[in-house]
Amino acid sequence: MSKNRVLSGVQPTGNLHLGNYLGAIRNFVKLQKDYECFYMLADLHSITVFQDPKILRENILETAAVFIACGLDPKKNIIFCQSSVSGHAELAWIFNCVSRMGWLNRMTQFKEKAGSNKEKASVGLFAYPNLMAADILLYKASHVPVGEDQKQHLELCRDIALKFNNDFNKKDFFALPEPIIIKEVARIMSLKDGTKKMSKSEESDSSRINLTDDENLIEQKIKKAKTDSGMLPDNLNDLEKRPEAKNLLSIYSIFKKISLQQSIQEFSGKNFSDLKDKLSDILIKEITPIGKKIKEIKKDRSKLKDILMDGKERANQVARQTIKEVHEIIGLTL
Ligand code: AQP
Repeated sequence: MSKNRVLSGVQPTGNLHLGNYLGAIRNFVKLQKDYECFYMLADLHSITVFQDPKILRENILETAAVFIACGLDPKKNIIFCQSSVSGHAELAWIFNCVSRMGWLNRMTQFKEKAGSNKEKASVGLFAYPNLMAADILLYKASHVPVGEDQKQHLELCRDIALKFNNDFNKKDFFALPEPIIIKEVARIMSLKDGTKKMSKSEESDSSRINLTDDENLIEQKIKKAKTDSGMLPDNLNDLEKRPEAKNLLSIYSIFKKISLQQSIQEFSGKNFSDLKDKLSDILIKEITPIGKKIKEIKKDRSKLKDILMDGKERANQVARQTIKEVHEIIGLTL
């Protein structure tokens, strides 16, 4: 097994935004220097809620284009579609039989995503963490970059690995993956409601900065971003009570590479419009070049498909070996 192997992914559910960039993709780019990285377009995860097939197909290519535009090198990294490597679904089924109902019942993300209508949620949405465990353990990844929301799922993945090893008396077959906690980036929140996360599937486009938004759109969205009536505060305690101000200042701090405390000092006692002007400028500078690259890369669909085909082959080589070993361990070979 290779040391320092990373597995992560993004669901191809369209509208990749600032949150996906700061919370995930920008870190993928940093990790490619020190780790052997497997980055998947998590299409099997995306269908846990209904996706229009035509749109899904487009979104898969779009997400691949985003990966490349943000700086992921398809030679250095293995970039592939989850569904193109059958081992994900095969191992997920085996883990459905290892994982316990009680464990999944404790997953808070299912409760949030299924909302009040649990009976109508797909079985896939409930079993999603087992598939995530399969994604990671299929490649025997040593590290997984996770945000706050995925920490519980990674714990479950470790529990599954441990139970598998114990059940079949194969100590250390699956090493327990370690999280890479992305500290500096808190959750990026909706521009319309500072208590909700910025999300691809949120209906209102003005709730997020998409990576393909042009200068005008970015400026308009920041101008219209929800604020409260006060001046910007001069301390962290007061900021904590003002989610919209905190969100805008946090985004500003990340791009300026300064602490939140320094941003508070810079804008203390000023109007939101001062912050918004500067934030627009910095977002335009950082995001529009990525958007232009995405549009350019998307023009060459066959090149994108070749990248995914190459990734599929390289991912499959590793995946097939794990599936073979797992089949032997659990008695599925004659
Ligand atoms: N608002 C966010 N702030 C910080 N990180 C975020 N991520 C998503 N939204 C934010 C991170 O992006 C990665 C990919 O996410 P995903 O597509 O696999 O699923 P998600 O978390 O459900 O993302 P969205 O944008 O909210 O998509 P939909 O609307 O389809 O559910 C993850 O690492 C995630 O933490």
